[in-house]
Amino acid sequence: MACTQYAYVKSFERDDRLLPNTWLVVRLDGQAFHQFSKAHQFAKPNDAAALDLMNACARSILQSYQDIVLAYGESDEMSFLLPPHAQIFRRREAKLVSTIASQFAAQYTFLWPQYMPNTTLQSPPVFDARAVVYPTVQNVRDYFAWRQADCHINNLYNTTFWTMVLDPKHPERTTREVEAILKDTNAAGKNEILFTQYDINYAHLPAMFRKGSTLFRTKTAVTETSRTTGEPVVRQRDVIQTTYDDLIGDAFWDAHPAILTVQA
Ligand code: DGT
Ligand code: MG
Ligand code: MG
Ligand code: MG
Ligand code: MG
Repeated sequence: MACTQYAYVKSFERDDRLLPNTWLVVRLDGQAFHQFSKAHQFAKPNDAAALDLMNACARSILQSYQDIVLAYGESDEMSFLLPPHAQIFRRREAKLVSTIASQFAAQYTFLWPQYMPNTTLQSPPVFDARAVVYPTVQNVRDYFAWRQADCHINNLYNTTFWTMVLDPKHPERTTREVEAILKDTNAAGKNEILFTQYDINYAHLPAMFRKGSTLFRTKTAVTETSRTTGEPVVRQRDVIQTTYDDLIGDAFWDAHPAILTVQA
């Protein structure tokens, strides 16, 4: 860089490296998706294609950055987990959050026609991003439990709400009336309404809606053609999986111990 009389301005920049040896979570959230989902006529309460599009964007981020070990998405948000040894962008916060958010938004736009072939994109999607450092594995587990509990609570509410609002037996019913009915119900009450009045067993609804989506790498045996011999060879490759598993209990983490393993 040319050392001019102007170069001193560089010294005004802030050192924003995130604390070393800590877990990093970067969470993106769609800006004004209440409006965006309406403008693009997303299915209520869940638009499977829109959620698949979010997951495709997350996959592209995982493909680009080996340091990211897991992504978890629900609604218009996506969280990315990086381990304590991650040195991506020298852990500079602004570089990390701005790059991931802009790549995600660009992918969302780029992949839109593939996932929403019958809907014209009306406005550019925008995502905010924040980075949070977590010192312990328990904090990380609790972070994902928090997001998945949020997914569950919102989905149970929204499923009951829209089922009642769109009920053909009650065409006169307003959203305000349904809000008033649901105000005094707990989770069991909403399950009960769905089951007894609509024959809907909440537990049988798609797991992507109830649990959110989790993407991570697994070592998988892949048959490839050897470049030297031309023979088929079996190699262990990282393959990105998308699952809709429970993240609150131990089973998922016990089944995939590499995700929370810290490299020395
Ligand atoms: P923000 O994040 O403060 O800029 O504001 P919003 O409007 O993005 O609010 P947020 O992120 O708290 O809530 C997400 C909104 O996106 C919420 O109004 C529901 C909507 N949304 C997300 N996924 C779907 C979907 O699959 N179908 C429908 N119909 N709406 C969805
Ligand atoms: Mg918000
Ligand atoms: Mg939002
Ligand atoms: Mg949101
Ligand atoms: Mg540059």
